[in-house]
Amino acid sequence: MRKILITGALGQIGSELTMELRNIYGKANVVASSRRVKEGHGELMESGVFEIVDVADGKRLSEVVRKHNIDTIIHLAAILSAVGEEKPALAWNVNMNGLYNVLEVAREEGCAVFTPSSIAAFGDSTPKNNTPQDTIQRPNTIYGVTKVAGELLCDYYYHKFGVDTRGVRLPGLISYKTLPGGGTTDYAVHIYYDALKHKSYTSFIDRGTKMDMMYMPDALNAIVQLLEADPNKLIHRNAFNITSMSFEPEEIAASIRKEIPEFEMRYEVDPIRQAIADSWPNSLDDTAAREEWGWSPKYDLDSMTRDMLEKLTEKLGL
Ligand code: NAD
Ligand code: AKB
Repeated sequence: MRKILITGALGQIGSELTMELRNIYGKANVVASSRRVKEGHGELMESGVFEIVDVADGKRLSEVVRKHNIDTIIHLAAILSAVGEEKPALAWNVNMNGLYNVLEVAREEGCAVFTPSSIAAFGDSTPKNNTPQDTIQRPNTIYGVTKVAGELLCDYYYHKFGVDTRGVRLPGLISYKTLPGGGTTDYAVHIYYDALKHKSYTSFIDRGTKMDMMYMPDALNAIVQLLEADPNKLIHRNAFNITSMSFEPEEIAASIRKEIPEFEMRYEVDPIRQAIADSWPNSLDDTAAREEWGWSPKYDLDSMTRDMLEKLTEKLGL
């Protein structure tokens, strides 16, 4: 049985992945960690061990790995695209030095490492449609720069030191449990909250801007599936393109209107996040993930919309 440490466990992905992994591997085998305790995570805190770990502190990371005999680190602590553009030095420190510390501890203690990359690892010069698995990667955000460097660093630790590193390039994730942590695709989560509360949404991303997206249950399945995939079948290891759907703001609005006909969409475009979105692909080619470890998403835009609205109605007590 694996003994897993999750960094950044109170974020959008970690708050759900921790519970999923505790169900699969047992509560005693999944240690959650974050830089600080945050309100609203009572269920996660009570269902297993929690440790304070700032990933920029390699010594602390190493202590916790040894204390709990960890053999797998799922590294989620990061600064996302929009916050990264506001605080590039912080993004570099957390995303690069944090990952370096994780890989060093993994090398010393013999751990496997899973860490997500992102559609942000691509840039203006990347082919926009059906973006290939192996292609030009010249991102122009600090977040994207750290994601490409992270993909390469994970490859390096696998080839040089034999660390079992794995990862996917996640698209924008849509979920109802924990709000997203300051990215460009966050509009596609906020829209559901505002649709239910106000029957309208003002989008900071402009009409016509397509980006890859995925519903959280598919992302959780992808992470577990790749973690458990036969290593002999993996050619790419650290940066598999995966996607479930690609849409622009008008398309998600139309999907919401099927459930809430009076829903209205307005636009107040944020130039910084719009420029980031414009530099990312319209749609990814995820053939390598399908072929190498059987990736196959379950949700499309309309089935996600129905589930999001149902779960959020319950959560918000509407
Ligand atoms: P998030 O921002 O919701 O969560 C990250 C967590 O890390 C936060 O709780 C934050 O407090 C914590 N953190 C920040 N600095 C830290 C530090 N120094 N030490 C320890 N913890 C620290 O992010 P997320 O959406 O859960 O993303 C997890 C990973 O998935 C990241 O690598 C991100 O780039 C990647 N990803 C996410 C998405 C998405 O849409 N959510 C898409 C593509 C890739
Ligand atoms: C962001 O928008 O920064 C993230 C991502 C796609 O990496 N959601």
